[in-house]
Amino acid sequence: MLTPTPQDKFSFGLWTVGWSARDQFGKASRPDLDPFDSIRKLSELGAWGFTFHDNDVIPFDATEQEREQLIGKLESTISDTGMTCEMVTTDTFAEPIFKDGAFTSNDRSVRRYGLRKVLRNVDLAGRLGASTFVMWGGREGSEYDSSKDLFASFERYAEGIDTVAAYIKSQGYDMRIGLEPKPNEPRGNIFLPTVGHALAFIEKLEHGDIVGVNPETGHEQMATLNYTHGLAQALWADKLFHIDLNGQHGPMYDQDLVFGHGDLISAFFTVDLLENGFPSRPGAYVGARHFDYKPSRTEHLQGVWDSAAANMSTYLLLKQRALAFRADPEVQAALEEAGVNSMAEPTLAQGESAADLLADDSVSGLDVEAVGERNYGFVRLHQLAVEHLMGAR
Ligand code: XYL
Repeated sequence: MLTPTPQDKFSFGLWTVGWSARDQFGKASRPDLDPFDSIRKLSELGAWGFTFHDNDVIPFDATEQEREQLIGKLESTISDTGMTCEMVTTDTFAEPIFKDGAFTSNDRSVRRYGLRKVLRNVDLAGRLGASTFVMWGGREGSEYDSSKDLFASFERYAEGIDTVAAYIKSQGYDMRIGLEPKPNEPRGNIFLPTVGHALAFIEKLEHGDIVGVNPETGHEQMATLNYTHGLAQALWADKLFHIDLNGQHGPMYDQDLVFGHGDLISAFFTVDLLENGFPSRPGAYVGARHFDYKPSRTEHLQGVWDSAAANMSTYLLLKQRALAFRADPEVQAALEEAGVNSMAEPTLAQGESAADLLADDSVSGLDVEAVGERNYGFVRLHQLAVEHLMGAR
């Protein structure tokens, strides 16, 4: 069970293992990897799929001919390895032209150029059969509130996303957009900083039916938010179109650690949700288990592949523990005692109105003191989870 197989649907961004560890303060500490070799290597390690930004494979300044050649090489690597290209995303952040964003740059010529880059990449994604198109607006935002007409910025952001969504529909691609929230880095404040902001934004779109979210563990945790809650709300809204798993230690720079190497207990409950579903709605998440991490700068090539494998084995270990946790009769009893199972029962009876509730003597006459003394047993329940996580059960 702990050896990854394609059935586990593990997938990696080519920019993850491919990061040569150049950072704000230092040079690259590893050589650049050939993206085609990375696809082969990930497949050997047991991954099912891969994802990429256009410029992870096709240099920004490639000619049309070079672009076509590289796409051909990508297609043959896909057919040689059997790997699935499940998601494609666009680099609208690395080049100086995008320093003030792409869809929300104050320069209209940049907005038009950025939109063209994204639309061409949608066609590439369609050609490769990707079902998800992720959009992380890393440079959409500001450092200075004076620098933006914020109302118009949201208008332009929505215009851009709607244009892409309408284009996907017009081309007949079986593809959905996943907006990826992040609070900051590289911009001081990025637009759509959290899952909640992105979900609310989608409601205002004209073509929002094919737009959802791609929540990343570390991004929510950088904002001191609970990643599992974010996934849950997106699932509840039918908007969880993709996920980015990694590790993070709370509010600091974006660490992109191996999944589970940050907040391990939170990772346990993330996997519990993805594999077991909600108590009232059991069933596993059907999408890719996608990792968006970075092999730490201290690691050389061995460490790149060790860390890629670590994401998958940590996930599988957590899956094993999460399944055992739910199957444990003591846990089931503790869940019952905690009232977890009673949450699925509507608060009002069928047909009951607010007026009926107001007139209900059993509510007004409730023994509030006695009910206030209820011991929910949440701590004992959580300790059972910790014991399962630690392999003590
Ligand atoms: C960086 C982001 C990106 C997106 C894709 O923090 O995670 O790598 O996932 O553009």
